[in-house]
Amino acid sequence: KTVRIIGVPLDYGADRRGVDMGPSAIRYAGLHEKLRQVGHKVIDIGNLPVPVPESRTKNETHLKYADEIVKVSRVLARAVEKSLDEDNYPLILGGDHSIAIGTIAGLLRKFSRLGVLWFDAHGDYNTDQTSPSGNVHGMPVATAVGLGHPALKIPFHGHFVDPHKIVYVGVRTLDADEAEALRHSGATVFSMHEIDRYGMRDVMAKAIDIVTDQTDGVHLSFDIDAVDPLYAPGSGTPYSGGLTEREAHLALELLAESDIVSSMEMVEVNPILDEHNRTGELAANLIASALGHRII
Ligand code: DIR
Ligand code: MN
Ligand code: MN
Ligand code: MN
Repeated sequence: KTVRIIGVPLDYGADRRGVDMGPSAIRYAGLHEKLRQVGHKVIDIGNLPVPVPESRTKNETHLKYADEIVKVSRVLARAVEKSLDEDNYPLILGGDHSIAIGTIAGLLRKFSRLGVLWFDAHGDYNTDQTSPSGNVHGMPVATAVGLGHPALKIPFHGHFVDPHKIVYVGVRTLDADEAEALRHSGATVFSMHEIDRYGMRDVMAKAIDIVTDQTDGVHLSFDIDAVDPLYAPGSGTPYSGGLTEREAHLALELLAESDIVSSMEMVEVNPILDEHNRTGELAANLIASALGHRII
């Protein structure tokens, strides 16, 4: 594959915390070399321009930084669309999870029936109506299926993901109204309970069935907080009881083997909270697994 790396140093989605340094941390961990070792060609377009939060004057509590997020999302959507036009595999490095709005909006311009695999401790299924925090990184999935505030939906041009084609892996904490909405959404949630109960191997087999059924592309969106904070301490919203490092690798190795994924994003790596870039290295290694790295 020709992997096209798009950095999005955006942390508007979760108040300023340091996830804007995520793309550097993952590159610094040797991402390019790891991907070349697997045999991929790597193009890195660098980071999209994202103004720093300190340069602005507004201070809303409701839909925080929505204007800025939408602006960056529209640029990202075009960058993703362009990668697909050139037959490249888009690999987006965040940034917080609000960047998925731009990524998915861009993917939908080429894949009208997109399947989505969402690895996360959280549901990211809040809207401005249900969100207790007002942070947009808790809203990208709801936005991608067409729910929530109209402003966030601008990049989608009216095309949304069918919730039945969304599969979550690793969920273990939801806000009350978010959980209620998700229950009726049609999305499949493999929470930590299902992973404990059936094992990652069976969970991924079911997940692959769902996201490949009547779809024309599969996007893998990986929030590093899906992994337990023991292995991924550098994340802004850590939550215990998560995936082990090996479970995460297994999931992505199984995806690589199935060869169904057409784009990937790695988000929420926060170098400020990290231990000597351990989480950045984990993120780079997980990306390599998803793209075919084998131990032998
Ligand atoms: C919470 C946290 N559900 C919110 N979400 C996070 O603010 O909506 N997602 N951290 O990754
Ligand atoms: Mn997330
Ligand atoms: Mn999360
Ligand atoms: Mn249904």
